[in-house]
Amino acid sequence: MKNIKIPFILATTFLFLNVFNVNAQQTEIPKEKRLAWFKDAKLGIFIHWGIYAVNGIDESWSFYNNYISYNDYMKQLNGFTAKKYNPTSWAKLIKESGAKYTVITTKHHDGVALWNSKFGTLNTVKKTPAKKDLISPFVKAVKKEGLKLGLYYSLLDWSHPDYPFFTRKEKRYKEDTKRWKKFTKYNFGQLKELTKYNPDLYWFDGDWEQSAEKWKAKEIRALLLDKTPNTIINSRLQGYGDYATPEQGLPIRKPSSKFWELCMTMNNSWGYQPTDKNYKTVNQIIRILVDCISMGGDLLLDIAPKADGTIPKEQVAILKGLGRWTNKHKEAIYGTRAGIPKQHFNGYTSLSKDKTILYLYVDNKPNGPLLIKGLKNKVNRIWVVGNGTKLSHKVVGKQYWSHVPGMLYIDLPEKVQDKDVTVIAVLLQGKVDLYQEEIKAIESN
Ligand code: FHN
Repeated sequence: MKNIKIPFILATTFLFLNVFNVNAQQTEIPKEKRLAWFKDAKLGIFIHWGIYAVNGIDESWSFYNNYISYNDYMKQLNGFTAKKYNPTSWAKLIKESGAKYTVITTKHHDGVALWNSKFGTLNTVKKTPAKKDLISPFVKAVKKEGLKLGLYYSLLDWSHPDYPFFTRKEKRYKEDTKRWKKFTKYNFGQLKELTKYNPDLYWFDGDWEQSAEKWKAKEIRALLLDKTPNTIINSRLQGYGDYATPEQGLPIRKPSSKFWELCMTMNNSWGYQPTDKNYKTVNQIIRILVDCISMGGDLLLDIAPKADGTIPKEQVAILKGLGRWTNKHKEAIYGTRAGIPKQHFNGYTSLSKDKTILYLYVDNKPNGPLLIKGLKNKVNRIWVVGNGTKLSHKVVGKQYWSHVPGMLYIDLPEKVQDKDVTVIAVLLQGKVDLYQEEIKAIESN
């Protein structure tokens, strides 16, 4: 009797799994759980590194837009040496900036892979003097620094012989099921290779040229979440992503998506372009970061390494300047949530996760005390983040017989102000409670 026990158990388990389709791969880890680190991270560093750094021209677009011939663009392969590439120093600098994650281009639209892909031969190992996989050592360094890892992958590939588009003027074909199938197989093959790095985030790009069905976006999502179940996927997978990716334009109002990230260049170029000196100042970048924090989002700030693997000195200086401010104000950055409406405080704000601390970000020299209006909470304490100075404050205009809150004024002496953005913490009695009724005529005193 006992000899038939095990096959019976196996049979019933197999039956259960099939009948109820209890397939672990098909039940995603809830988005809230997978994106928890992303919601708290607030700052990431984007890295656009590729052969386009050799001539310092637009990444992929320079040949797509016929600024340069494809063949001349590809001659840059011969100059991509990575001879001073030091991923450990990159990871340490990224950490010093205060970033909690980083996203590197593994393959841009030009189809040049930065790892030793078995699909095709257009990669830095086989076709450039670098002669090495540049992704693996970066992954190792990033994980050693305790940063989250993002891999950028362009779905479109303007170099691939079976991809329909080539340049703005030339198409390889309009419809060809056989060639498209070959290209899809290539994409899936490379994506499966990338899962081996166990990235925390896949940053897709270039999804605009085909539909979700053509990309097999649903199957791509299933593959990635099967191989790396805790990972997250950006919005650029034709509707099968997890979070929104506004680009180069600081959102005017809070994005509708609960999870979002603004990706932005330091100057006007994604890749290394020495002629592009239009750098944003550290002060401007800090204020852009604060704006994103106040709206509950992340900032993914781009750097553009040179062909030899060194990071331009202007970009190193910006990352270090950013790090000064993020390190001083960490409690008012990581883990915060979107702030209160601007009608209550004429500036940027955020809230602690438990909503009992209101953070104020002051990016100017106030002419008098700061004003918060419509705050129903009692205030327990107010201090300057990063130096702990307690600030004097008082409520004026509160009528004892009225439920309308008074106006809270906070003194901010010049000597405690930060040279970029001063942050003030307001510890509330209980969770933030705002008065938003219309103020009416008074009928009794
Ligand atoms: O075409 C790309 C561009 O080169 C760059 O990589 C940016 C980064 O977000 N993404 C695409 C444009 O949206």
